[in-house]
Amino acid sequence: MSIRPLTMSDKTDGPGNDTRVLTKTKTKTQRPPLYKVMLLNDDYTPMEFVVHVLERFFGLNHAQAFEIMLTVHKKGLAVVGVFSFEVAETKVAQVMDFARRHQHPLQCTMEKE
Ligand code: TYC
Repeated sequence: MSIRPLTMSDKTDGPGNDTRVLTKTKTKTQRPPLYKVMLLNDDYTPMEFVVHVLERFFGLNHAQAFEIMLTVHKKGLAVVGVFSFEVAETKVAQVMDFARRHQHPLQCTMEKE
């Protein structure tokens, strides 16, 4: 909180005559946008392959990976993590490349949160 310094034109003689204005500066902290990374279901990618992808690229343990894989299988897609743009882009590229190299049609996409 700050107050403009007293100047010649301010009337401050007598009590209650200080007309200076108090100003409060709100500093808004900027957060970087976040991106959801999602896996999409398909009929051909083996379940074990998807579990492996989730463990390898998203640092999930086996139980967490299996649960998310099942969610994708049943619901069609699931968010597997939320990251900065650069990290999300890298994860999507890694998963798509790994799936392609193993000739599975697994799809991974990102979307602004
Ligand atoms: N639906 C696949 C199957 O029955 C399994 C699967 C799960 C595929 C998740 C993709 O992102 C996926 N083999």
